[in-house]
Amino acid sequence: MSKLVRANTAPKQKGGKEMLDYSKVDFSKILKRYDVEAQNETTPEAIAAAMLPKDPVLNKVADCVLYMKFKEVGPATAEALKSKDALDIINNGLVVGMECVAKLYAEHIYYLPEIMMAAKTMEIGIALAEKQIPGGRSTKGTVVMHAAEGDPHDIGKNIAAVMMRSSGYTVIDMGKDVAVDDVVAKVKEVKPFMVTGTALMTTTMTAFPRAASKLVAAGINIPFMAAGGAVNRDFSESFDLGIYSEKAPQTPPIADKVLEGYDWKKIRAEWDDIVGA
Ligand code: B12
Repeated sequence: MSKLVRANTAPKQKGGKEMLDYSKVDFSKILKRYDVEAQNETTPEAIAAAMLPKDPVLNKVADCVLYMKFKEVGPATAEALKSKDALDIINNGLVVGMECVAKLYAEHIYYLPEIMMAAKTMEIGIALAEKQIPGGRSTKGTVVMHAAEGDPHDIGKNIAAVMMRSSGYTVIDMGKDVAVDDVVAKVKEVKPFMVTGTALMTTTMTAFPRAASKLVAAGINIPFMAAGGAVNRDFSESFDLGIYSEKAPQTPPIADKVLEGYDWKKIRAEWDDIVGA
């Protein structure tokens, strides 16, 4: 640390006493913001260089999501569709851009507004690309997705829905804060092979066992995937039908197994292998 200087040049106070001369003090060595220093170690540019696709066409699409260029993502996706497969653009362009955003969020470089704007930007691109997916959304099977009764958090659910659509599933997205009885009624109506719920609040996660027990009472035996930050595997497997998914990208591989004939008990038993845990 620099020493304070009591030099002849130091200004004198009234009464002849010397004042401390701060002019030669290097304050950066005294006052240190460790949090800011940590933030400065990583930049969006560094994460982009490490994570964004090298292919220039996909890179441009992912870049739009990373930097929330919602006016440019449409034209960039349309341009990419001239030379690339729609699923390639979604999975290796738009979603990769969102993965960079998630990384920046985890590093405390991006915050909630950026997450929401980037998600909207990604959705614009996906909506455009999805129109080009052969066979539309009904190629594999139908899943009902929702955020729990009382829960307004739907970003993770939206990402999982995108993963499911881009893997060829039809998604009935019931939105957020969906009443338990509405979920049960929708399942009876559309007869999906699986239902998913998202809860980010400990006060809302109890909606899942309530919904699942109503399904069981109605003789419906499909897996009920309980996901979102509020739940863990123990909770999700604590009631009949319940299975867990920690991350949105784990949804399609689990769904593929359900279509192969795995019931909720077999999914639980082989969960680690299925998601590559
Ligand atoms: C964004 C946000 C909001 C937004 C939600 C916007 C939206 N459309 O979703 C708004 C501003 C509305 C909001 C409101 C509130 N929020 Co809030 N919010 C958050 C925040 C900051 C980020 C959540 C998020 O979207 N993360 C990004 C996504 C990508 O992550 P994710 O959802 O976890 O998803 C990942 C996994 O969980 C999983 N996943 C999630 N869903 C699904 C679904 C499937 C099928 C699968 C497979 C996987 C999956 O996959 C994703 C990764 O791949 C969290 C803090 C946090 N650290 O989580 C608080 C947080 C969830 N909120 C919280 C609270 C308390 C509230 C409020 C009650 C605050 C208040 N007092 O008013 C209100 C709700 C009021 C109400 N009842 O209406 C608390 C919940 C605490 C608790 N344990 O109960 C949190 C944890 C903040 C905190 N630390 O206190 N919030």
